[in-house]
Amino acid sequence: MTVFITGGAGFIGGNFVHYIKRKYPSYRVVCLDCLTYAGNIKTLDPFINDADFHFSNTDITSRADVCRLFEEERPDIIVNFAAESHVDRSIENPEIFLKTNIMGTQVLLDACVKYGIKRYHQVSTDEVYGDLPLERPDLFFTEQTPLHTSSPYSASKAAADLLVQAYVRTYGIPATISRCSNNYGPYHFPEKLIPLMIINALSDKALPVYGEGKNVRDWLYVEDHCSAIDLIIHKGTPGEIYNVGGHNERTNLEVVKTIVGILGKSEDLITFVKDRKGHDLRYAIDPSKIENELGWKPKTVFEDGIKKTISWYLDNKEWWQEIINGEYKNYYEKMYGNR
Ligand code: NAD
Ligand code: TDX
Repeated sequence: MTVFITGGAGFIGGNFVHYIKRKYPSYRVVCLDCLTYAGNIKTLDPFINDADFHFSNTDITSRADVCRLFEEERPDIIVNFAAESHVDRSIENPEIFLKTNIMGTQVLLDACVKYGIKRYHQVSTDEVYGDLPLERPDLFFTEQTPLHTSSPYSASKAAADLLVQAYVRTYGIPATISRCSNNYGPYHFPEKLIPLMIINALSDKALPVYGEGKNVRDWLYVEDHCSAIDLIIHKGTPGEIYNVGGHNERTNLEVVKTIVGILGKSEDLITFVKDRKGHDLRYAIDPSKIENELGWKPKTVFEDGIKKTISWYLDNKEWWQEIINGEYKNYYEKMYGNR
């Protein structure tokens, strides 16, 4: 079995490479990643010299390069993680989000039509459903919830989902889609809430909470997301969409206070800053379909997952210090300097 994992040098894709290599040692894994600011080849260090692992520095928007790789490797399964993934960056500069997330998906889908595959899986997000009101904790996103996007990022992900569905219907490709809530865990790029707060707290820097910190996210430990995708690509029904979530809803302020508490730092570091434009209020997934049809259950509750995540950042300082000492400094200054 040959599996293409696009975006495998990023956070979730990287964790998925580790997961697949551990669980299916006989699979050939080909990682397609063009190493944007968010890609880190070091995440793949343990496999880089394996005969059954191939890293290809490929941009998914490059039709010629993608087709050449399909021709050479003849993949059975494609799991598409490659994307521009940060909402704040999409607000500053939407264009690359449309190119990578929509056009890149189309190139991969065209290659699937041309060469034939057993399964294409699109890693999507709960953000395609928009948001839920804070005062209605009884409401959840189901697979039937209409698409209703808020940011250029979520609009580009929704467009990609629609393309996948169109290719299923028109060309009959065996594709599935998963829509997942916020992930956290090892190898998470420092621009995102949880790693940013851990890293800033470790050096006693201000912890920038947007607005009043009341927005709610439904946190899923990344390994639980990997196990859901594993089930979908092996047992899921082509043409279906599966919501993936951990029932671990927390306000942003609760998350930040938990991190501060575990690290033994002062809550005085918490600084309320200007809100994100169009900031989604609450995401909450109803995962009953994947639980009932495929028997998936998340294993990690937030209290355990956040401790494991903090331990990983403490044990792997060289992984993130190299990032924050590079171009990330300019990004941080631009985003937070005058906020
Ligand atoms: P990430 O930003 O950490 O990683 C993205 C990876 O894609 C990087 O390695 C980058 O180099 C690569 N990439 C970007 N453009 C590319 C291109 N044109 N060609 C090839 N590679 C390219 O992202 P992540 O957080 O790991 O998210 C992975 C996927 O999961 C994305 O599709 C995202 O929309 C989705 N998702 C993420 C979350 C989350 O909480 N992080 C939740 C739900 C869904
Ligand atoms: O400095 C910050 N302060 C802050 O209050 C940052 C970076 C974020 N926040 C808030 C904004 C959100 O309400 O924390 C929450 C989480 O923010 P992000 O980590 O940027 O994630 P989010 O915008 O929720 O999107 C994430 O989950 C869905 C991923 O980045 C997406 O790729 C995924 O689709």
